[in-house]
Amino acid sequence: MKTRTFVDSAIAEVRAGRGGDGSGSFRRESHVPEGGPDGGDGGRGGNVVVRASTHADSLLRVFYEPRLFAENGVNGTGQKMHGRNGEDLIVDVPCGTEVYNMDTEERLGEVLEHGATLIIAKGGRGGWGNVHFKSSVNQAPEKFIPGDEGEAFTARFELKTIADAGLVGFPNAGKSSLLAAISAARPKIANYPFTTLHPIVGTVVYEDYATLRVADIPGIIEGAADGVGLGLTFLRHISRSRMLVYVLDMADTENLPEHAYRVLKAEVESYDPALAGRPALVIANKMDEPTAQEHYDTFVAETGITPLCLSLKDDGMPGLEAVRQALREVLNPQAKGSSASLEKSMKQPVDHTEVSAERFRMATFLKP
Ligand SMILES: Nc1nc2c(ncn2[C@@H]2O[C@H](COP(=O)(O)OP(=O)(O)OP(=O)(O)O)[C@@H](O)[C@H]2O)c(=O)[nH]1
Ligand SMILES: [Mg+2]
Repeated sequence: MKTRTFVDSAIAEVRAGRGGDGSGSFRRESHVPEGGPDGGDGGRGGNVVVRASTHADSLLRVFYEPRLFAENGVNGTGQKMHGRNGEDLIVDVPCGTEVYNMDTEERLGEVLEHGATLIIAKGGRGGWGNVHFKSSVNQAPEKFIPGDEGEAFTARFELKTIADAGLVGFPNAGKSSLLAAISAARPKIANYPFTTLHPIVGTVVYEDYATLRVADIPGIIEGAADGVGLGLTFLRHISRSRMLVYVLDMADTENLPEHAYRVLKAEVESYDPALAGRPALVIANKMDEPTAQEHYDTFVAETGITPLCLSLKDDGMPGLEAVRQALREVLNPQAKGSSASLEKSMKQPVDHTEVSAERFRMATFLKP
């Protein structure tokens, strides 16, 4: 069997618990003739609840266990005993998961911050026992109400990774190298295309403990919109990002940087025009290579964009600090008092507000 370690969409059968039936019992005790109705109500069926968790980093669990059934409510019994409510089924999913009802194509909602919950299927109500039906004209009702069915449907789960900035680039441009250099994330880095096969998020921490999350996704190539390479589906993971970071390989002699940049922009645009319009930082990577400077000069002349120069090969990694500060300047993360609040902040929701026009202008190295 092929095993998978990362799943960003999954389909599951969802069924909330059925309500317990009401009881039609009569009180039967010695010395109490004609005891009357004493049937209790049934318990409520359990809900199916989706909960965001920083401990889940993919939809693997839903993928392998696609039957999400909550517990049924327990039937009511005599002596006016209310049946126990069914337990909710809690499904932990990564922060940024959206849920759809596939039967109606309705979007049920999303869970973003750690601990956020969303009831996707409501349990059925418990039925009434016969005690409710006793009246002056009917002292011995046999009537009781069965529990309602819980909601049931086929659900689709989709993960849209939550990050402040998303790295976009051709395969082998150095996106994962950049993420590894600015965060504690350890993505695989190698000198061949499509090293990265699924999105990875790293957290950049500044001296004052302000933090930013950056997502590294698989490389994009020409035709990705039509499914070439790994396609564009991974752009979904940066669709929530407030800014894009184009990483260009300045040493590539076959796929020149200005061509690479145009292709990337076009592919992003064809995926989502709004995404292409977000603030973007352009990075000229591999500036340590011999051909890089010449390519850089041509790039500036042809596009009018002045990318930030970077080299991740040298020990000092020249340009890296400027990249860190550029991200900060645009995204303006909140400073945190101490390292203690840092852990807490990792669990806080990512700021989804758009970068203001003012900050956009301030960052002169940016081109829309
Ligand atoms: N000379 C030089 N090589 C670099 C630099 N940055 C990255 N590399 C090398 O380029 C290769 C590709 O780097 P990755 O970080 O895996 O590239 P990627 O963009 O994540 O590639 P995919 O995951 O395949 O899309 C590796 O061999 C890196 O060591 C740099 O600044 N200079
Ligand atoms: Mg990579």
